[in-house]
Amino acid sequence: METRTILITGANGEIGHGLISHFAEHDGVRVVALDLNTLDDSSKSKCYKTYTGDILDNRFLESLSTAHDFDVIYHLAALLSTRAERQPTIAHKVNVDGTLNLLETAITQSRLQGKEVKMIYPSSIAVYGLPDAGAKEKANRIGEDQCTEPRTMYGINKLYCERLGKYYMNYYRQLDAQPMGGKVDFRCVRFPGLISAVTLPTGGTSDFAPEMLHQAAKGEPYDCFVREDTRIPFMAMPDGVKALLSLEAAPRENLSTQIYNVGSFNPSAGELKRRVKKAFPDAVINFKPDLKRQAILDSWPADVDDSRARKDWGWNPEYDFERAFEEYLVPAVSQFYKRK
Ligand code: AKB
Repeated sequence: METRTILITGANGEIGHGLISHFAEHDGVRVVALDLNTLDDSSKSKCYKTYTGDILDNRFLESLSTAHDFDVIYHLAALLSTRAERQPTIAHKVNVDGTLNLLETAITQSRLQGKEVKMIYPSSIAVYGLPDAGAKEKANRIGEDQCTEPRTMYGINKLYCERLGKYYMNYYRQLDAQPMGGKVDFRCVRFPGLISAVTLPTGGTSDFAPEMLHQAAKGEPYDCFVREDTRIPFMAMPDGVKALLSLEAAPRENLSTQIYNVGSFNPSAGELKRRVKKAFPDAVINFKPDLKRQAILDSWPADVDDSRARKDWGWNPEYDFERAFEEYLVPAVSQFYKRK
């Protein structure tokens, strides 16, 4: 079997941990992990090579390109929506310039190797922007081409980078008399909020769900920063990893687009509280909405239409709401805090 080399940026983040663990259990993959911070010991031992470095440092990225032949780039590094509102210019640099640098890395790699290089890119429901909670309630499941009027820096960054990816794939340097060659096969999923049993996100606006669960598992009270009726789509982390891997593996001829919604369940914050309390009856969870973060959530859809992903590459989540809690989140999070 041919060995593939995979670059993962933002490897220390939630999705990075999941992907690295997945690849560690499969032969034929060398993971090169990159993060701004030193990789956790648990992930380090599962990687072929790890680097601490900045995706804004082009010299550093060039040195990576010289040292490795990448078949696939999972570009996960990003500043999430809440953090990006607090540091918009830094967010723009990391989320947009960083992605541009990785697209250039992919093109360079493709030229050097004389073959296409895949770039797998997680986008987000933050690319959507409904005017207010009333419009959100009236809207049905949102399709990829609807309501793309984001109100956050992060959403704008993600939407623009989806388009950059399409540009690099289809029109890059389209006026060159002598095309320099190189081709990026850009593929993107728009993720809902992700819930992991073993990592906590930082700086997101969908963080209230994983925070509620982890605080309950730790036996600590939680003030939830949204209204009880807040509803957005969520997904269990194993399904998030599965979505990226399935899209990467899909035959190109089956893909009718480069950007795909993926969904699995969409409980309200109140329903989440009830499910968490079923697992941890002593949990103390109060709703203390932060009106500014609430307004962001009110602009995100209550659900997404992921029929394109289902049709083109067989997207089918393993976990619905009940199964996610019963078979993954509750057992794994309880185990996690018992070990600590
Ligand atoms: C965030 O809350 O910013 C992210 C997202 C929905 O993309 N989790």
